[in-house]
Parts: sequence; C-alpha cells; structure tokens
Amino acid sequence: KILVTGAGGQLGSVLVEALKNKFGEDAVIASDLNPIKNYKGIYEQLDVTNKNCLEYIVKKYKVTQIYHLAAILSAKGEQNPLQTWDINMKTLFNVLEVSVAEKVSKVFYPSSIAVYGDMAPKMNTAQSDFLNPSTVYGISKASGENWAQYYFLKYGLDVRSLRYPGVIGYQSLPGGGTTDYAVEIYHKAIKEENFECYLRADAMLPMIYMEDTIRATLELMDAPKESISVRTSYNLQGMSFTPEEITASIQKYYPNFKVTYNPDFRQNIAENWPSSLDDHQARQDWGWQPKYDLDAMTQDMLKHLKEQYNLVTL
Ligand code: VAH
Repeated sequence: KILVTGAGGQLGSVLVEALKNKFGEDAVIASDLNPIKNYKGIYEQLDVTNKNCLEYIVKKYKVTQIYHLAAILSAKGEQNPLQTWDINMKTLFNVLEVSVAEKVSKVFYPSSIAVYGDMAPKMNTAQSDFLNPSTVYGISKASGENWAQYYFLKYGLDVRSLRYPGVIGYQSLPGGGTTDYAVEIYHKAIKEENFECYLRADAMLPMIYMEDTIRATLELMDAPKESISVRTSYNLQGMSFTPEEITASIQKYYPNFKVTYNPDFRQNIAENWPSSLDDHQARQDWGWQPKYDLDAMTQDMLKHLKEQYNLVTL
C-alpha cells in the first residue's frame, strides 16, 4: 500500500491518480490536512505533524511506500518562517521515523531548486554546487535532503528524492510558490484576460511539465536500488524560460494576450535561484529524459484548459 501526504496539493492530486492507474485504486491512500473535493478512492485526513496519527495510518493499511508531498512552499513560507521550518521538518522527521519503525520499504521526498542560493552558478547548476538557500523553504529542503541521506546511511531506509523545478500542469493549481505564475498565466490567456506578472520579464527559471514530473517521480521510484547513486536529491531539469518567453509562446495562439510586469518580493526569491540545472546524474543513473519543451507544453496546456473551461460553461 502506498500513502501520499499532501494528496490535495498541486502535485499530489495528479500523482495519486497516476499511482492508482499503476497499482490499482485499492493500493493508494490519499491523505491531506483538508478533505479533497470529489476524491474517489481511499482517503484519510492527516496532519503529518502528528506522529501518532501517521503511525496509526501506516499500521492500519500496512503501508509499504510513502510519498511525502505535504509542505509549505517558498513564497508562503516567508510569511511565517519559524512555522514553515517547524511544519516542513516535523513532518519529514515523522515520516522518516515511522518509516524506519514500521519497515516502510520506500520513501519519496521532494526537494527543490530552492536549495541553491546566490553562490551557485546560474546556468547549468551542478548537483554538487554550493547550497546557500535564501528562503526558509529552501533551507528546509536542503536540510531535509541531507536528513534523507542520513536515514539511508544510518538505517538503510530507501529514501529517494528529486530537486523539482517549477511544476506546470492543467490539472491543478499551485499554492504559495514563486513559480506559480507560469500556471496562472495560461488560465488568464484562456479566459482572454490580461496578466500581471510578479516576476521581471527576464527572470529565467527552470520549469517542468506535469507529465514529465510524474514520469520522473515514478521512474526514480522504479529504478533498481543499486542504480541510485545520489541519496540527497537529484537535480531535475525540464526546460527553462523567462516570463517574456512563455508570453511569446502563448501569443502564438492568443496574439492579443497582454502581460504587464509588477515585480514583488517573489522576484528576490527567483533571483537567487538557478536559471537552469545540470541533471546528467539523473539521466545517467535511471535514464531521465524530459519530453516537453516550452512550445509543446503550451500546446498541451491550452488544449486541456480549453476543454476544462468549456465544461464549466456548459
Ligand atoms: C516554489 N514551486 O516556487 C516551488 C518550487 C521551484 C520552486 O519548489 O516554491
């Protein structure tokens, strides 16, 4: 049985469906702090900061794999730094501790490009480049991935991790991240509204399409144990673009689409992050290969969002 925490989130809500397709509906337990609207399948309300509740659910379903997606993201995290640290670390320690105690065979822990800061090179940032994160979210992920490695080395817990770039998908909306604009911008274009961007026109960030994200996650978790050489977290690159470039990509279909720029504190966060990542280790170890570039993503996003919005107005 597979437990997913944060299953109501941007990534979790899509990942649970992929896991159900792969392993069957009965094999997946979706959990979240809040009920998930219209969810079909096994669901448990779970506050992962409560170790007893987590332990209860792991025992109840005889859980063998945990995907721990519950966390506070970069932009939201800055509003209450200590609370963000508490939540992100407490939940991780609970997952790691319960996994060791209950002999969970595999754990997935998402890290982020936010682990890097201004001391890492901007382009093609390497796996081993310096980590000096500037956000509390980044600090929690940099620490978290080292703790993951510690549990692997000390207890043999099979924890695997990816440093996700900004994730973009039509299925769900992100909440509280710095890369969220790249999802919102498509919704605005479809609704034929203007978009005000909180990053500068030239803020280049690494991003990845949802389909590639889910595939990368499942491929990593499927890889034979011996091929996993990175036990902190793998760099993962999908594509890189600026707000100006995604706008141009959308304007191929919506020539009248207009974007204005009004950078806020999130621009400072983005400025400290890499523009692109060197992910050769993931390619080498478990065959990672992204499928979507910016234009392929735009085409797919617009097609699906059009269908979604039409359904709503029917
Ligand atoms: C955030 N989307 O913006 C997240 C991510 C790429 C950074 O971890 O906070």
